[in-house]
Amino acid sequence: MKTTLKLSLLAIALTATSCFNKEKEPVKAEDITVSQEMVAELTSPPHVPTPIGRRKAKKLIVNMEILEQEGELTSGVRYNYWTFGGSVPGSFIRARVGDEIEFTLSNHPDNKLPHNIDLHAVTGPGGGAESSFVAPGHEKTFSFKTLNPGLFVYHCATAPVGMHIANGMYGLILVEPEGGLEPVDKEYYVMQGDFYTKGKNGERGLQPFDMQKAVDENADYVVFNGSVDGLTGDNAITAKVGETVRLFVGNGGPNLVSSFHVIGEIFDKVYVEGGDLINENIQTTLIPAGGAAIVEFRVDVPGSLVLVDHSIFRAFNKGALGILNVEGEEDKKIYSGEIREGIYLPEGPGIQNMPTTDEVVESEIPAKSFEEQMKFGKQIYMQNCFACHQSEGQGIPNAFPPLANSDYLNADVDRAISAVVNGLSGEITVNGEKYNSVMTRQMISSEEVANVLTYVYNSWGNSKKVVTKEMVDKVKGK
Ligand code: HEC
Ligand SMILES: [Cu+2]
Repeated sequence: MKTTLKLSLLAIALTATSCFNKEKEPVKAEDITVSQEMVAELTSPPHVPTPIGRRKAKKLIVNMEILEQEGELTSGVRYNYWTFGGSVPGSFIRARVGDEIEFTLSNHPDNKLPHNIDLHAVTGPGGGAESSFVAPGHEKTFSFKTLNPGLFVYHCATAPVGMHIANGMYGLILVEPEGGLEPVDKEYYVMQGDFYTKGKNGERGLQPFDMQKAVDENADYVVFNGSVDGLTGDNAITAKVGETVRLFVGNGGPNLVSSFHVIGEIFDKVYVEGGDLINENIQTTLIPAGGAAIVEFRVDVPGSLVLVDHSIFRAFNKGALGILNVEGEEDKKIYSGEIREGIYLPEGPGIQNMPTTDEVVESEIPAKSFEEQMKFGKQIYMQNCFACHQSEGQGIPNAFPPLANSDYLNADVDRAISAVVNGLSGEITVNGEKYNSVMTRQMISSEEVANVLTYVYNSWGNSKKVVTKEMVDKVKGK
């Protein structure tokens, strides 16, 4: 009702101005002239540049540097990212309608590949891709006028395009309308992306891109802001009770569409697909790959709001989960319950927290036979040791020593028990290879240590010892 009334008043006002004041008709974007120039402020996620407010259209200089650099996809998992400006998603660009953007794309000399940029805000061939194709150690400049307001994706469009995007080459450019967006208290930059690694989710080490999984759209990670921790822990975003929050949400893909939802909030407004259409009172908004949306809401109660892709296994098992911490006074009228932090503990192997207490719960069902010890032991192995020592105990060269046919293991049972119950660090030699790393103490019961070591000793060519709970307790007692 209210909106309809406002709209009709607006319509009357508009008709009135256009009848009585012909000169004040809005200028078409292509006819807006620019006089001054300024260098664009670029920001890395989750930050966005200063709002444009009432500033006039200008020649806006954007200097974007492409960097290929190693980073952490999740704890222990390294990935070779390709980035616009050193972050995934790339630097946020903020412009207004009528700006003339002079865009310089430089490809760092240490990079291995040529790249380019396709900005969905460009009216022109390839969105700029054709004019910006640039080899390592070179730079290219092109310019374009921003004709349409909205929130737009940009991405690399160099073949194989999917691979460049999958490696992190995407970001957002906001083109504000004349007069700017309405001011809000907090603005943040969030962008989803799917990742494809040779190893499974959680498998450690430097993981290469897996082309086949990407073609099959079988993502190992679906994340916000480039990594599983991209928007949690120290990277969580914040607001205070009573503040209005605006999220610029993009989806780089390359493959998956996002069912973007904030657990514990309702979007007061959604700029559908990042355009002019405003929808109100929305629970979940669909963000296509290569698309974006602006969502706005007022935070009314304190607590941790959880940003997710509501294709929910992606959130809890593949990383598509972020936190907005809201501080302030409780309002029992709006929400009466006890608000606990960390209620949505991530479950996936890639995002699971290590147990933090020192207490080890003793398992209740002791193994009754060698066969049972082997069976239970294998389960523990797959849960606790597999990620580092690998399925056949083969380990990972230069990182995790083998347990298969391990001379270190077979030489001394007490030493092996101690490695599991106390942890192990410093230089050791296993089958002639040196390792100098850290294995943290394993939070499992004596019974479980006995079972897992019995399994290890009786697999993969090891010396077939049987380890008992008593042996483990003896080592613990020392
Ligand atoms: C987070 C990775 C990680 C996990 C999980 C892990 N280990 Fe290790 N493990 C290591 C590293 C690293 C070393 C070498 C430490 C060093 O360099 O001093 C090691 C060394 C060992 C050794 C001695 C060296 C050898 O190859 O014989 C044994 C035995 C062992 N681990 C058993 C286990 C068992 C059993 C489990 C599961 C209950 C386990 N580890 C879980 C990383 C891990
Ligand atoms: Cu590229």
